[in-house]
Amino acid sequence: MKLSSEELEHQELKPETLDLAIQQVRVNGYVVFESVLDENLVDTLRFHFMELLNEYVAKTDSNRGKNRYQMHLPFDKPFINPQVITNPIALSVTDAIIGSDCICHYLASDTPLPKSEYQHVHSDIHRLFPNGETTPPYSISMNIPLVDFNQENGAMEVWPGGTHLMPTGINMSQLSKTMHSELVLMPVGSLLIRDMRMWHRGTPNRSDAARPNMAFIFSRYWFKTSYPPIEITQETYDSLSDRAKQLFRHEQIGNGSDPRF
Ligand SMILES: O=C(O)CCC(=O)C(=O)O
Repeated sequence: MKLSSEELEHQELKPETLDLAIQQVRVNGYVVFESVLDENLVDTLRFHFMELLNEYVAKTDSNRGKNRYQMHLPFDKPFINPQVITNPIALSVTDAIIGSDCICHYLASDTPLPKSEYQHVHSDIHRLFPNGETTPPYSISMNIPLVDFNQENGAMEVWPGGTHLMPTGINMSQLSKTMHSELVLMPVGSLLIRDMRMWHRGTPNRSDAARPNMAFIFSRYWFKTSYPPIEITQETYDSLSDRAKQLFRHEQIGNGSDPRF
């Protein structure tokens, strides 16, 4: 979605835009808001991100397929800029879909490097019930591209229009070949909001540079996953806005015990 200059300036969606965005996530499984973040902020994010990524790649094997890296990010500046962790546009959508008492429990990234390959089609989260009966949404991810995602550099491929509502026990790799998919092409600093259940995969990066991307997960407050908690120092937590404190309240704050146990 391209937002109006007024919406971008005030970082607030008009009621009809918000309504359409919510319907896109509920029905299609995802929505993109193009070029929401300030360019200087994104430049700073990318600079710090690439420093961390280069260090990480030097000492770690690829962990998401050939030349493809998942990397957690430190809960620290510049990644915890309020425009990023409490973006009002993103939160207006997540609040409507999974409740304003939702939590954010993942601050990480997925980066295909040159010569990465197709991933298997997958969904990022388990279903709540063993037979995968359809439920309302309970977990939403937000991706922030730190460069333009284009045909060359391994844009994410998604299967919209209902795969987030599919039951379990379906042969995803076979069925997906017969279904409509699309590449999520988006400019740097956009917000991709998607239902974590939606089928998707990483595609080959045929360019000569990394395709960095920040990834967040927002869930209903009672949802448990096996992701490690985000470590937040007490000082940093105390410096957060009330909304950010509320979002990250279930993480590992200060010297407290692991909140999952
Ligand atoms: O960022 C991407 O291209 C998708 C990565 C992905 O789905 C994963 O690593 O699980």
